[in-house]
Amino acid sequence: MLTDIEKKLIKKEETFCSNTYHPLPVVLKKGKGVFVWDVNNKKYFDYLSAYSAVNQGHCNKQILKTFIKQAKKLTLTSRAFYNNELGASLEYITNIFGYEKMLPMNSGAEAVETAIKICRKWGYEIKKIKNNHAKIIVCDGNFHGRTTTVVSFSSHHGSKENFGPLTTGFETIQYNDALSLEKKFKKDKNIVGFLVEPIQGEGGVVVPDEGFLSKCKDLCKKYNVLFIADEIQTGVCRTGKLLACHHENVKADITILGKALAGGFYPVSGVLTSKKIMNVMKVGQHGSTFGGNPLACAVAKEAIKFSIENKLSEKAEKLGVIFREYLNNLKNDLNIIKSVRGKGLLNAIVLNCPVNSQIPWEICLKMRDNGLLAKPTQGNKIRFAPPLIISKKQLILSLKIIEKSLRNF
Ligand code: IF1
Repeated sequence: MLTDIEKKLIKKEETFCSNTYHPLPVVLKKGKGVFVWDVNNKKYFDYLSAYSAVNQGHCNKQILKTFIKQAKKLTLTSRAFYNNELGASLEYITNIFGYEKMLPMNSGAEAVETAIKICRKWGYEIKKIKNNHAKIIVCDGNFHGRTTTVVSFSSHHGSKENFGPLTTGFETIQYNDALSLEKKFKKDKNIVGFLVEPIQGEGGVVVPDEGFLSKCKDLCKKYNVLFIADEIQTGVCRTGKLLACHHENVKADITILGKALAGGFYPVSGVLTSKKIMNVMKVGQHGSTFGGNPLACAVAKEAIKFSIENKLSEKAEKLGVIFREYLNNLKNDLNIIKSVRGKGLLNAIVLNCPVNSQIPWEICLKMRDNGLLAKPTQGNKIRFAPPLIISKKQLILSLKIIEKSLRNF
């Protein structure tokens, strides 16, 4: 039951904010580590982590320190001038991720747009295809953001309905289907890029068969097409590796990062690639007022430093195994669990109910009552993605909450 204060705050949000979301009825006011608190001081495990943006934990102390220090010194200069943070931070970040250059932006969708622009330009200027004919292959069930171009190739009807005219130049294959990719490559010489999520997040945590990414990467190499990995949700240790592509030893030609790149303090995104590819972008051809600002750079560097120093990949890998094992054991006992899937600490339960059922929502309400926050995705799935700093003890505790909640259904 919602208290009066919660009802009042929800009403305010619904009145004054655009109504593009359907949040779980809980009103948060504080976060620390793996926990968040609502306005009545009830404490919850956060199993969403702001869609994997707070991998380093809420209000992470180390990042906070850097954030405050930098915010007191210099926040924004624009790129009209040099600043003393940009070069140093990007040197650190590109080194860690194994790339030569990064183009800094803010939101994830912007970074995806940026990657598309770089890829197309590469197509015309390096691959030398005919002007205005570039095609990029994407996957069915993708989620890459909300800008006009990005929704143009979404397979989700509601994301694009009545936002037309849409951007052309994209073709879709089934996720996990490298054969179809090769068919497209064979038929069409104007293909310049293949844009893919190594694990589909919004698609309901869809893990492709092992070998899919490396096969696609090989095909891209063979047909001179850029392999573009959207690691906005899967990157920064979430799936048990620094990048999810590392599970298959794949190095994408272009890697897109966002979300956890700045630990939830600040919207920082970026496109990582080689000198050769990045250098198709020249003065005046791309930019952003906030992209690469000193505050963003200092925070991103610290967030990545924290992730590496605290071995968040290894933690996610180890705890992920425990998480899935626990729920898989429950499966024998609980009819409501159809399957459990994921990698590292990006997991989902597929529920034994129709996609239009109310049960997933009710399970999430029950988990909320029991002190854990998560949300349904794609109808009959619930995504579980706690901050990666979660301890084994906390993980077991939260699994008990999930179990107890599922036992009601
Ligand atoms: C919302 C979903 C998750 C992303 C990938 C790009 C972006 C996202 C792989 C765009 C963003 C977010 C957006 C968020 C909900 C969330 C989401 F359910 F919608 F799909 F995480 F699963 N590429 N995903 O996952 O990044 O521009 O938002 O910074 O509220 O829309 P952004």
